[in-house]
Amino acid sequence: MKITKVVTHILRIPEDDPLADMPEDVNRLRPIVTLQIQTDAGLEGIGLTFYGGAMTGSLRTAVDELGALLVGEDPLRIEANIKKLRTAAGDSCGTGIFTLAQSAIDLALWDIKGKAVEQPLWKLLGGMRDRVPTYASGSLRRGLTDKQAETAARRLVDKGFVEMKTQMALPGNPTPAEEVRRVRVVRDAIGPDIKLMCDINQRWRVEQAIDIGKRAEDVGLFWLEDVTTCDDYAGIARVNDALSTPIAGGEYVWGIVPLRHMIEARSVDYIMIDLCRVGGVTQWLKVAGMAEAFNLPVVSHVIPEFHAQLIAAVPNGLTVEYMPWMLKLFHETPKLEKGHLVMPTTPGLGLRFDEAQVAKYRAG
Ligand code: SMN
Ligand code: MG
Repeated sequence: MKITKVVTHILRIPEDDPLADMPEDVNRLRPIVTLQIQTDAGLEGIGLTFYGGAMTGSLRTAVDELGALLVGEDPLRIEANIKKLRTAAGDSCGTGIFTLAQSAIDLALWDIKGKAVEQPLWKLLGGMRDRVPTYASGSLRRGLTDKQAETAARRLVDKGFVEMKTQMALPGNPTPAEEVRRVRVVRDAIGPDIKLMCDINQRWRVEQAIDIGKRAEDVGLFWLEDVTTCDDYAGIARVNDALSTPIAGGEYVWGIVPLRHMIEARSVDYIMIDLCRVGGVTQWLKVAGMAEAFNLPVVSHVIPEFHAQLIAAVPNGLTVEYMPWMLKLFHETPKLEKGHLVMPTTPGLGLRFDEAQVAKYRAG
């Protein structure tokens, strides 16, 4: 089989909140790059990537330029193809635009491989479980009023979610007591039995994380996420040592070697692996394997329609972040059933772009 053509588009996706209908900002759009890799066997693989922000045009160009280098190559030789791209890019890789582009290509190549062997990716990659726990995300954001957060939290429970994520590091300059008061509002709205995660998005200093984290211990958080600067592994480890609440991190960390350092520092209890920043499916699996060797569970970051395949595949996959922004681009996505995602049986990623939706969000 040979690659014949690579097609990309830029889309602008609303960061809406279909789960609880309580968006923090109704006008916020996220630019993404979509990719289709076609083959002479008639199989097509799809992928996408983002975090290019104002450089999304450059990201698309990177996907186009790298994709063009693979025309004529065998799509099933994924490591060889990625090696070719790294060399061609002058080894200017490891983070940034190159890695984001690599991820989309790697993802589409795995989609082709799944289709070629007529197996869903989660089975091809390990097949650990056919349904995975998931947590609602994107609804309980730091910018909401207490009332809005309460209403959104109850809506998520009514929808059957048994895990959900909120945020601290509130806007303005809140006191530690105010931070903890707010997370308690969410806890009180959902009761003691729902797993509640809380994201800080790197906004606290180490001593602040320890102070507020200690005051929040009795809220019963399932994890505190990205408590401080993502690559201050020693600092995160200090927070982890000081708290009994588990710590999650990894979404902002690029590639396999920095994640190795994060793991070796014993800084986090849950490794959050982001498909786009880690370098695609191939690298995601390597990090999951590393984490397993350290007795650590792995969790995913955004794009559940892709990540569910990976969490379902590996033995230490714990839960999938159900951030629904991109779901609208596809005809079918994994079904939600009692707070779990049911894995598709269709080959590859099991995703088909809905062309009408894609056209609606096209920006290039
Ligand atoms: C997050 C980061 C970037 C985009 C969306 C969401 C957040 C999360 O850190 O973990 O959901
Ligand atoms: Mg996060």
